[in-house]
Amino acid sequence: MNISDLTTGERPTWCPGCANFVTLAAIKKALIELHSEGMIDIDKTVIVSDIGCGAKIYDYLNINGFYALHGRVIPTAIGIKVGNPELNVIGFGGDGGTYDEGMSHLVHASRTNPGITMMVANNRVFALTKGQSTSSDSPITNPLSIAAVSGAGFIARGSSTDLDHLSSLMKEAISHKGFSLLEIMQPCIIFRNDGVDIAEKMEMIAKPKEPNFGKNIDRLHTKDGRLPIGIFRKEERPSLEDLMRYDPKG
Ligand SMILES: Cc1ncc(C[n+]2csc(CCOP(=O)(O)OP(=O)(O)O)c2C)c(N)n1
Repeated sequence: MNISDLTTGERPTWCPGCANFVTLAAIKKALIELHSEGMIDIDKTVIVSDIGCGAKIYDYLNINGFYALHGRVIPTAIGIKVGNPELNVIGFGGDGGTYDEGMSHLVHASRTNPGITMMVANNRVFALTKGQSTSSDSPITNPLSIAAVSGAGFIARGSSTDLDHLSSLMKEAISHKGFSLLEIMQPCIIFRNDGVDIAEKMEMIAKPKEPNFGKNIDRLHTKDGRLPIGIFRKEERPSLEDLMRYDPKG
């Protein structure tokens, strides 16, 4: 399998230079590598996205998928996973859909641990509807902390300014058994063009040798305005679909 197998004939409607092109390239790289390493079967992989600029990624990815309502990626993905636990279910949403309209779903997915991955393109604006702020008036200062206190087993943050690192985080998130959250920091070049600021604040956190990365969760909070990038927590526990004891035969 190669990049052309994952590419559709759709012409991207993203602005020239949009960070979502990086996310698209990163997920293609991650899926190709996971498939060739035998970690996933691409025919059993499903993308779920909603409405928004980032969500349009599904138009440009030649795999199975489903368009959900805005802010409803997580419950749709959970339904697909519980209906058929053999599928790899990967959600894509913006910070508007995931942290504003769909925040309760993020809290409960963190708590109940369905075996899905949620990738959040965080540009801090509702981009598709012309740049209304999702965070500057009364910000949720750190959505990953909310996922952490709600019990999410896998929490990571990457950046559209580092494609290879982002792609490696995607592979780890998709391979994780249980709920995994990957935030992708990115500028919106039209409504919040702060890519240079993101790149300057970015600080790669070290990947510890021990399998349990839980201690890193403290790194989510930095006092000096730095933006920690990497895996903050990686802990396995029984997934929602395991606990439901789904038996496909019956
Ligand atoms: C239920 C619902 N609420 C609101 C909208 C209008 N709407 C469509 S896209 C969008 C903004 C999306 O912002 P975000 O999720 O951050 O994604 P981005 O466009 O920034 O990638 C909004 C508010 C909608 N389509 N459906």
